[in-house]
Amino acid sequence: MKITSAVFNASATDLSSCLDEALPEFAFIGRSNVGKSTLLNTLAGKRDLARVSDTPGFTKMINFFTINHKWRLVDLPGYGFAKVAKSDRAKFSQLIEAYLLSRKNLACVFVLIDSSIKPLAIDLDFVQWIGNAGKPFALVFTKTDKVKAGKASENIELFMGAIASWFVDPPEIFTTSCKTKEGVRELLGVIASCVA
Ligand SMILES: Nc1nc2c(ncn2[C@@H]2O[C@H](COP(=O)(O)OP(=O)(O)O)[C@@H](O)[C@H]2O)c(=O)[nH]1
Ligand SMILES: [Mg+2]
Repeated sequence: MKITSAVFNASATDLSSCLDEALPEFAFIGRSNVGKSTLLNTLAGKRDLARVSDTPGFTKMINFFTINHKWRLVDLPGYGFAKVAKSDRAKFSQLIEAYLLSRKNLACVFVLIDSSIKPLAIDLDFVQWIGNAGKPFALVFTKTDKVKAGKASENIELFMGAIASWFVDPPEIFTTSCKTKEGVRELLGVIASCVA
């Protein structure tokens, strides 16, 4: 799919300030620093579309981008701040939960996971949550350029092993690198087939 136009529309701090639900949306979620904004920019082919490296405040917002006038990329706030107590009902914000549970135009959630590290409880918990919520999602293992190929595969295998018992069919997985552009064509292919 060729990207001919990519436009930042709006930032929302609550559900009521989100855009209308007229276009299909593809949302990016994951821990802060996993590479959401960078991947969004890489897919859109525009380096400065979403702000890379979080700045406080900005991270608490949902950012909407319309691509080719037909569909949207949505940059969600990062989850998993160390300060949030484990006993909290959910380890991610009410805003993320509200968005994911209520948007009728949510075509797919891309859950980003850092392929260069071993599985983290916060990511496993989120995958279990979104699976239980019955939302369409795929796993995107990022930053494959950071470690040797064997190491990334090992981390991905560990992750898939840890979630295996929660799913009848394991979720679809992708591997990406914004340095080598690995996975870009595949992700755009998923989007293309959803919006076709
Ligand atoms: N080596 C490498 N670094 C990446 C990749 N994607 C993102 N980064 C870096 O990771 C940091 C966080 O990226 P960002 O997109 O702001 O993460 P976000 O907080 O999830 O939106 C930045 O320094 C990026 O340059 C990647 O594929 N490979
Ligand atoms: Mg970001």
